[in-house]
Amino acid sequence: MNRKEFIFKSSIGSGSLLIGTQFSATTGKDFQQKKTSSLQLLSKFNFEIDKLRIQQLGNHFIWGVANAAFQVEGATQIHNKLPSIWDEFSLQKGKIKNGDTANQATDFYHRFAEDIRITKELGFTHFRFSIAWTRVITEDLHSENLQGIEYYIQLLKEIQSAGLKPWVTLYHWDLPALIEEKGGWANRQIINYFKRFVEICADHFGDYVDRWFVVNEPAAFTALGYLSGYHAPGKKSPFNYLKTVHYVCLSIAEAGRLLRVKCPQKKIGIAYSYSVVHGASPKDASVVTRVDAFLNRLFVEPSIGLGYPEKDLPVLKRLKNYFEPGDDELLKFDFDFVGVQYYFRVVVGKSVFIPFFGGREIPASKRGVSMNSMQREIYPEGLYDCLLRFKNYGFKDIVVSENGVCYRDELKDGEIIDTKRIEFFQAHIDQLVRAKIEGIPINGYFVWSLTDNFEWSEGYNDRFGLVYIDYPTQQRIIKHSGLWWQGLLVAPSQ
Ligand code: GCO
Repeated sequence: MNRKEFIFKSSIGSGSLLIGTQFSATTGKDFQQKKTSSLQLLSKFNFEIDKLRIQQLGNHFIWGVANAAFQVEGATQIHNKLPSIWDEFSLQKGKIKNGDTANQATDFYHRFAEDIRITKELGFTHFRFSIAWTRVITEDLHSENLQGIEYYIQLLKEIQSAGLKPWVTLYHWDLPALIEEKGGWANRQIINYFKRFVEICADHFGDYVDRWFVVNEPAAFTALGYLSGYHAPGKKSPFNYLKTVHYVCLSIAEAGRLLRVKCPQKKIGIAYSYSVVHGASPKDASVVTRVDAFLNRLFVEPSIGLGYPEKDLPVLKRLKNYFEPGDDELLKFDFDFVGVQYYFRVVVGKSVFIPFFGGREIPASKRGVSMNSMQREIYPEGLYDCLLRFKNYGFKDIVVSENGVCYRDELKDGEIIDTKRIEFFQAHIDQLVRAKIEGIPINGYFVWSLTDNFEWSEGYNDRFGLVYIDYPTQQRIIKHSGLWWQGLLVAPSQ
């Protein structure tokens, strides 16, 4: 996610390659010719070394791709789908770059079979996606919308019949607008609304789903949605923000308990964001501590019984105002596994002007470091720090549920030569190996994302996919990075 605006807008309160037949299925007419040029370009990568590298992760290591409903589905007004906060936010002028909307997105709603086929061809075995709350309930916020439910059953069946495992995120940020009208995540009633959504999903999809993630990146959607207002629903109230923190934490644990009863055989997890935080100089250590508590610890620690990190970020003491008797216990839930999502490092320095944190971010653009197209630093070592942190918390089963990089990829002669993205993956896989060798229980890695998609307030400029989307035609074109993964995961060793 783009956490560019996250902290500080928030804090002021407001070898030779055997691609073989797999390749031909999705690359169209000029296949022979393109294959040759792609092979030449890709041959500069030494697949034997890459393969040896991933072998160190073990034969059972999970390789997958991820996406999220609102970012890909499109079809926002079909089959009685309700509007979500993101549908409404996108209609407001100036909220999304270039006035983009997700009305069509990548049309995954209609084209999922093609995307699943590509996933399979690239050699991935797991497919992570999210369920839109707005498709599976009706306006009374309780009854089931059978048409929306049927869509997800078809999707799950397609994933399974391709031999892939579906890992499903229940909440990836698209709250029904009708619930936001009642206060959204800042209204304690949200716990019951969320439980009803989870119940519908467990009842209808439980047999198909391999693993559950109850929510995606709680630290991000609360701060961006209710504190900085940079994301939907665009609210900027520190008090409401604190309420959302507590009610989201309670909703997470309640959802976990409900799933454990409803789907006792299935593993239940959550996807947390993590950004390694460093100080510009040793004097900045206290700022690092506060920002780290806000970005990385706030939602993890109550769940594992440590409570909110209020010693290190004193403003969090105000969370007690929203406690009811028994909440200390209700916050806890023992997840079967944890998903961690790592994109970039944050560097901070002291600043007396920023309340609560006493520091500000020093942008990557001022530090002369390598960056993605959203001007975020590329810092692979941070992935290792993240994994170590979660091991130290005591998690026994860790997966990277998202990692990837955006660039403004351009289609030239039918190809996208995204060598920098390949290098990004190599460097991050190195950190997985480093973690594995040191005994960190890292068991899987999901690329964000299979295809380019709607990057929230950033619209469509920044592309994260292994597969390029030509938006006017919705044509899918596998980028070199996609071919690189295919070479790594599918081609036999020499
Ligand atoms: C997030 C979300 C994804 C983003 C991805 C790239 O972390 O923000 O899980 O929806 O698109 O992270 O920014």
